[in-house]
Parts: sequence; structure tokens; C-alpha cells
Amino acid sequence: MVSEPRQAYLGLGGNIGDVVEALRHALQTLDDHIDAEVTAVSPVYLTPPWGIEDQPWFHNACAEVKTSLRPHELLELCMEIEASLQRVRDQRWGPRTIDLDILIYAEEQLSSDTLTIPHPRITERQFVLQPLSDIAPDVLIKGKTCEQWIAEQDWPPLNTLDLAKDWWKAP
Ligand code: A4P
Ligand code: MG
Repeated sequence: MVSEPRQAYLGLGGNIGDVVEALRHALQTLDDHIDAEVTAVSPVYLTPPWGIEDQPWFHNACAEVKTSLRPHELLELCMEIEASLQRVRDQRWGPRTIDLDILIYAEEQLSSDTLTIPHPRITERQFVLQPLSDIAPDVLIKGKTCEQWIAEQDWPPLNTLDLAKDWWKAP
């Protein structure tokens, strides 16, 4: 644990089973953790599969988290949540019930065997840039905002699910 809470951004997605329910579970578990608070969540986007195209479309969202967990502790928590949602790792970029990626952790830049921050593929991915721009419009990634990265691409617009603003919270 670090003493002062830091601001982190997470990317969440999945394409097997009831993904909205899995996203809710993941976000509530994070928020219930004593050392983490979910402070903003994007809408849920329907996104075409990236990497391996022959698989169902994904649901994706991004979340802002204030946390006193260090980056590797936050990764451990994310992996525990994935495990609790029966995430099976068999194929890189393949179908999954849930995937939690740490996109940004404060000003941190680190690269170890298990963790690279900022996440190395943010700027190539509409399914990350679009929801991230909703909750972090001013955050710079490699010197540009998400909107600026999106404007450089020729991506068709994405649809969101028609959910309440606080869709992830328990009713
Ligand atoms: N790892 C390193 N850095 C990080 C980080 N910043 N955050 C390591 C999280 N994990 C990080 O991940 C493999 C390892 O990456 C972890 O053990 C961790 O130590 P994984 O989740 O087991 O495998 P993966 O997700 O299949 O691989 P990878 O490379 O993380 O894939 P991505 O980048 O997560 O992409 N299409 C759409 N539309 N929406 C999606 O959400 N997701 C993927 C997966 C592919 N296509 C998609 C989507
Ligand atoms: Mg991943």
C-alpha cells in the first residue's frame, strides 16, 4: 500500500455470458475493497473484436479508481476478480467472461514481466479510447487526449447500451 490514494484508470471488457453482470460484479468488488474506490464509470460500449476477429462482439467500459494499492497490488486484485468470474486464460486476445487491464496509474511509467503501465496498446484501440474519453477527457496519453487519438482514425462510431448513469451500482 502507498499512503496517498492515487488515481488509476481501468479498461474492462468481455464477450462470454452476461457481460454487464460481470462488469457490475467487477466494479462493485473493486469499490468494496478497503483500499480502492470507483469514482467514475463510462457507459458500456458494444465493440467489434480486435486482434482475433472471429469471435463475438465485446462489451467494454472504463473506470476511474482512487486507490492506495500499489500498481502490482492493483493488478493482483484485478486478477482475483477475473478468477472469481471464471475467467479462463487459453488464447491471447480470445473470448473471455471478463478482462481487467490497468490503463493508467497516476504518472507512473513501469515495465516489468507482469505489468506495463501505461498499457502499451491504448492508442490503437477504439474500445479503450472511446470509453476512456468519457471519463478522462483531459488525460494525455503519449502527449494527446483520447479524442485526438480517435480523430486520427477512420473508425465508425460505437453504440452504447441504454443503461442508467450509475448502471454498475447495486439496485
Ligand atoms: N499485463 C501487463 N501489463 C498489464 C496491464 N497494464 N494491465 C500482463 C493488466 N495486465 C497487464 O493478460 C496477460 C498478462 O498481461 C497478464 O497476466 C498481466 O500480467 P491476460 O489478460 O491474461 O491476456 P489477454 O488479455 O488475452 O492479453 P492481453 O495482451 O492483455 O490482451 P488485451 O490487450 O487485454 O486484449 N476486442 C474488443 N473489442 N474488446 C476487448 O476488450 N480484448 C482483447 C484482449 C482482445 N480484443 C478485444 C478486447
Ligand atoms: Mg488483458
